Amino acid sequence: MSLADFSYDHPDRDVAAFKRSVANKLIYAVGKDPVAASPDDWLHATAMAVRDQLVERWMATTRAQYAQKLKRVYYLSMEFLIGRVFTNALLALELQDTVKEALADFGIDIQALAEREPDAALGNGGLGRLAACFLDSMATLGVPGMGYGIRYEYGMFRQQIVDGQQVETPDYWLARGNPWEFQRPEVTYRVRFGGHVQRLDGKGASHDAARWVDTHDVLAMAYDTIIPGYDTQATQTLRLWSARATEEIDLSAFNRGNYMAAVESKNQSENVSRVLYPDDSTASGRELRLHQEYFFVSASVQDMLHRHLRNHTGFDTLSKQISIHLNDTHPVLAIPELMHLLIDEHGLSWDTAWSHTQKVFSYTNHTLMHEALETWPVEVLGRVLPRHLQILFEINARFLHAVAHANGHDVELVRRMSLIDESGERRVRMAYVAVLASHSINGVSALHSELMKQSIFADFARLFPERFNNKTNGVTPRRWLAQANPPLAALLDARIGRDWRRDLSQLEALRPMAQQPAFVRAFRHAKRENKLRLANWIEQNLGIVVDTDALFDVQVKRMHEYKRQLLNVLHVITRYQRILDAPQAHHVPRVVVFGGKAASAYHMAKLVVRLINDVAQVVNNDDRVGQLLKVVFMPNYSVSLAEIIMPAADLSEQISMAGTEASGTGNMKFALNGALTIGTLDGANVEMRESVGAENIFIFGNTTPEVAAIRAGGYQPRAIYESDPHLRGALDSIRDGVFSAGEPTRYQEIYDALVNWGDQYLLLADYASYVKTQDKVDALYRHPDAWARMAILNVAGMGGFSSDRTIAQYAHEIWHTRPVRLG
Ligand code: NBG
Repeated sequence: MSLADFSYDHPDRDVAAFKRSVANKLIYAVGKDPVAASPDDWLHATAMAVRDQLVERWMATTRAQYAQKLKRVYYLSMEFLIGRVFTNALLALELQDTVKEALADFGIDIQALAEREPDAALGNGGLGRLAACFLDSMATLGVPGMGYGIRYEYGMFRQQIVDGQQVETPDYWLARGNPWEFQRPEVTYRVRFGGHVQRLDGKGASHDAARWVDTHDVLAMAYDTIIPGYDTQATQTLRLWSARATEEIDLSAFNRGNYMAAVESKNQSENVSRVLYPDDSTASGRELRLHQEYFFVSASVQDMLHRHLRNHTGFDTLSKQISIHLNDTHPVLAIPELMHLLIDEHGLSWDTAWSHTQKVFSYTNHTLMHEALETWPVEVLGRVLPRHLQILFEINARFLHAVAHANGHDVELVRRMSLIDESGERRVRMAYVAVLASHSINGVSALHSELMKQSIFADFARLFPERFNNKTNGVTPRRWLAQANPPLAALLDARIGRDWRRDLSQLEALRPMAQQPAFVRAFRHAKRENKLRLANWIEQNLGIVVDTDALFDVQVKRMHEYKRQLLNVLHVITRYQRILDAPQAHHVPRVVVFGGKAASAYHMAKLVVRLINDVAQVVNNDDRVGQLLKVVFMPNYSVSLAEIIMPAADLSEQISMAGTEASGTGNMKFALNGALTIGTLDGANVEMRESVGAENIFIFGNTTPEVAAIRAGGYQPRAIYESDPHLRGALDSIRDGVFSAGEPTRYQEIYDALVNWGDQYLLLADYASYVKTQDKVDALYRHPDAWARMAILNVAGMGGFSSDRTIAQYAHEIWHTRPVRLG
């Protein structure tokens, strides 16, 4: 039998054939009689029928990659925040109509079925969602390679709001099985922990080699998911590792006749891939987390080398064949792991191994926030990964030697640049390891990439200026416009054709249409439909009735002090007090929507969640306010909720303190869906302002240099508080229990943090400017056509913020690879 015996079907749009395929899957794969099948059985069967059509493309892609000898990109990420797969797969295959009709014939509503699918929430927030957008773009552009991560059994926790407070419940997303993944028991690697290191002293092939012995091992088993490209045969692979106990573990305990202990230790080792750490933009620093990081990079690097050796003898051309990208520092242990494998397992010398290593790695930094920069105690690393610590020490020694030599033995410089922070408990600075071992280091917006060079990596940027570059983030227009916003997508298709899905710069063509009344009307109509959808969701799920003519003002993102949800709350309270003070005045009605999870151990963020819910309680039930102001906290913010929220927003809140939000990607999704932005000059807001025009965005607040100046000059938040009666009114009401009548002191801490304890993120310094800018927003909203024209110009200006553009830049400028060609 030859390959030619297999023919590839193209997406089968024949409804009858698709129905047969679903019926087959239901009976023979799910094992259910159609008369007894539950909705989940149908979802499973339909998903498998759709997946069949992806498999053919997947195999064709993989074969073409091998045949064309393309350089592969391995994207290592602790997080992939994918969301739902089903609707996205239908979109990629343009199968929506076929499947809808087929299911309708079975008496099944496609939308209700799609909503049963749990989100694949293997990520916290922006970083994980960016990785998911990148996979989508890599597939669509045909970038050869693979995403590698962890198959967490429990994804991002589910957030419930109980009595106004966040309660976390586990997200066992695999409970009903996952029809999209292929388990690969034959792709299993041994990952070692603990033990100790024996020097070989020349007995091995390389005198640099060592033997790592007496380890506790865990197996990593692969699960593959196909990521379809849009309007192409090309696909990507997401390979996630799941921990399995080794057989020895079971055996040794069995020999002692202790069955329960055997099972116990089996559970222990399988804990490695059990749960996603729910921390966003903060480092968790727990030992299990270190195990997770090493677990997935070790399996991934072993897998890459295995694949390489299947096609090449030796490693001479390694850096021409593979590129390994580090999505933040979480996968940095891949660096000593590659060194370890090349030297200890494959007999390369230190210098050869290091030269390969420096050529294959590239690194993206996603935050400058001190608390998010990963460091691991030397003591812990030495215990968990003794060989890797040795390698890190050796890298450091050689590097510092060179630095000292070239800089007149500047001790202070050497101390600053050391991979080991010696200021307290000795810790390894993972970001420095990444910078030293990578040929490319990028930030995620122009501002962030600049600040990165001036702050955390200043010394390295002086030493290796050519390594530093910027790659401004982007979002996939498939999920975030085509899929999330059918009314606007249909309007675009009718006016500018369908190509924007693959070439978002086509949105430019909308610019002149902002002046066409018919287009403005149609645009407003689309927004209205989206607002209705959200209003229905809010009424059905939260019992709050909102007016769809009101301005929908939205802030959804992780709860974090630097993102300043609290500044938004201060404005809401100011509005509330204004309405009470002048009930007859002509107020612009607003629905202020919040959503976002707080890390479970982040006290202040949780307190802000509670405050928002308490403010909502009071405002929404105050008859004097009526529809002039509603406050809505959307529980369990997630990818699938975002798909409902983004298209419905009029106003997008991007109000972090300047210099703290590396890029933001929600800002892009909102503007792409026709929301206007109120924001600081932070992250990618800066570039969005350039693209949409300064006159079409509401910018307020202190800039990054101004923030620095305020801090340097001895910031006095109390003085601002005392001199601004509106601000004082809002803060006093929080302090005095206006929103927590049953417990008046509940928010004393928030008041203190801002007024008495230094207001770390300068909320008070930006308050007046924020409120004034919000008034300008109101003024424009009184002119619906003018508002819509501006919104259209925002959509028109967002062409550059596609993740296709970002990935094309990574591919050309960092990875140096070519796209796969498919016949
Ligand atoms: C986040 C930043 C965001 C940025 C995303 C994606 C981390 C560590 N960083 O501003 O806070 O948009 O990364 O780059 O989660």
